Amino acid sequence: MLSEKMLEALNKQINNEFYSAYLYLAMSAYSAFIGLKGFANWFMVQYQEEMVHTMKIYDYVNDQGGKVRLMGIAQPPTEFGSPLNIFEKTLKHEKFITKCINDLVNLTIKERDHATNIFLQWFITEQIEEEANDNEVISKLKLAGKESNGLFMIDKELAARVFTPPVASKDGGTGKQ
Ligand code: OFO
Repeated sequence: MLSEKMLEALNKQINNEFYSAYLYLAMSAYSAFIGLKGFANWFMVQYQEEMVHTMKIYDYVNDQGGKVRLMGIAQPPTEFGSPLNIFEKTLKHEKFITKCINDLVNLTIKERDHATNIFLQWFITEQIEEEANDNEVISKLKLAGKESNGLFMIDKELAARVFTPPVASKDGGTGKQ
């Protein structure tokens, strides 16, 4: 059973995760447009992962007998600047999401909602990984500097990223484990 406050906060986070997916889809489109196919692939995988995050919370709210309330998704930007800028913007957004998750966990403590607290542990770990991935690419891009060979190599590396669907479960693999 979710409190009104908890339900509202989780519905807001569903919207944040939808926006993350939308943002990364926009970054994928932008990367393809400027000729960075590996970047486009990386962000397409990121988009798919964000949809998994969205559905994890969606399923959780349903399972707890709460009412999912879908809200409008804000329009993401269409221009993201240099390859380094794209990843700096990604890291900035992920830091925002980390703060949202931390705020949600703080609310579970206030509301004494142990179930939601346990549910959110997965997201805490996930955010550590997301920020680490972004920092890694940012470091490589800084090392490569203006060297086109370096950028070519990074693009090739990002092209290898593959989306791994969540383990199939009764939800048909929408993200709930
Ligand atoms: Fe990128 O972790 Fe969800 O939003």
